[in-house]
Amino acid sequence: GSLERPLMLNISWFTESMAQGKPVPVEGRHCLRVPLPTRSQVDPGSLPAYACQRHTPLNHHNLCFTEALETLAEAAGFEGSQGRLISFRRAASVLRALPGPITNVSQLRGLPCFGDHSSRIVQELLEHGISSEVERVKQSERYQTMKLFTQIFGVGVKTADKWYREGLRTLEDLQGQTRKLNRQQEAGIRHFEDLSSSVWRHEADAIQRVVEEAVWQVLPGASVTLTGGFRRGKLQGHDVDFLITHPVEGQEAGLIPKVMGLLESQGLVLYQHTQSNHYQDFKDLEHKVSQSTAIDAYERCFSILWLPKSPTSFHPEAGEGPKEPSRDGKAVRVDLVVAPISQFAFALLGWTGSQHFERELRRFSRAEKQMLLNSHGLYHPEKESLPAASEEDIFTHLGLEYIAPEQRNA
Ligand code: DCT
Ligand code: MG
Repeated sequence: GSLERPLMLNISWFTESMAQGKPVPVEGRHCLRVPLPTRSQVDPGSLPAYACQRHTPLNHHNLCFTEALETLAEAAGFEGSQGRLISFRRAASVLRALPGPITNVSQLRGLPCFGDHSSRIVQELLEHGISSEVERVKQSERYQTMKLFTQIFGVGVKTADKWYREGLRTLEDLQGQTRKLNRQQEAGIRHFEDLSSSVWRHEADAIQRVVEEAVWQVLPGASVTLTGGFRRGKLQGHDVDFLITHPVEGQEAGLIPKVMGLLESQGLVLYQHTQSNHYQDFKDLEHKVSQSTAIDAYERCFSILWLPKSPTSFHPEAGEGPKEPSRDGKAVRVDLVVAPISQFAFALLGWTGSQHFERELRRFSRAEKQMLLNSHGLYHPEKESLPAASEEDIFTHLGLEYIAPEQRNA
């Protein structure tokens, strides 16, 4: 999970679990030294205001600017400034969607969502190759500690902030205070090294095979879909997200405990927290409106699984010689979500991300279409969800051009 799900602060287990900081690059970069490909001219006039109306590829032309803006967004999040977090993130997202590099600050004029502060940062980077504000933030004890603590599985901004104010600064400080930790955080610290290194695509595929095996044993005919960043084409991520369904509505209910039981008997489960579905909470519309974020009521499991190293599998460091004492596997964060087939398209759209793309989809639905979108459905006030058999159907309902997963890296 990632930085925050706004409006969901009342569900603390969820907020905390989803509050895992995404690996935002920490290294500074001298923009002027980064060879930026020159492509087509930047045409700000044609860029739509909402990220869900734009194509945003994984690789783009403005990395040094987006890294700086994402750092400021993250730092704002650490201070609980949701407004500033979203402003910086929107500006970064616009730059990711541009067809070419920003080489002159005048190109920012007319770009949607680009405020004075973000423009100043870009200007500084263009002129000096470095932003003093961003460097100051990155070097601050506050930012570094908050980044470290929120990177721990089960630790959100609130907890990290509390620990910071108590004077804690390092993982060793936390290990000396184990009574402060819940079961999830304890597991997060125990497996910190593995969990803070990237999960690679081939590892996600290997975990998919293991999960599929277990799912099919429990419920033949069920499907397991890789979602999250990997579905958007990322080659590495901080966790692996799966969405499970079955063609016969209702067959999927209660699947996770059986699947986890099987995996456990194989010695593959290092941690798990399963939440059964709570659809009844979503029945009345008032509740639906107050829950207008990506939060959902699906049966789900937050887990840490053990991925044994297979001797035949490709390893990215192979050929360079082992960098550390040889280990026979790795701990990986895995999220399982189970959706009934009638809601599958909404769940798939909601769990593919990016987080910002999802936020923008919901904002667009609300502000432009007066509809409520979440991972269960798309609702007109006082009405049942519009039916959707595919993600394409949902874009059509919203009057949006279909954006493929690989172009949702907003
Ligand atoms: N999501 C969301 N809002 C959030 C967090 C997550 O809408 N606040 C959705 C979108 C992505 C999906 O859930 C999975 O979340 P993450 O695993 O955090 O995101 P990711 O894009 O898969 O990132 P990573 O590659 O780091 O795992
Ligand atoms: Mg993910």
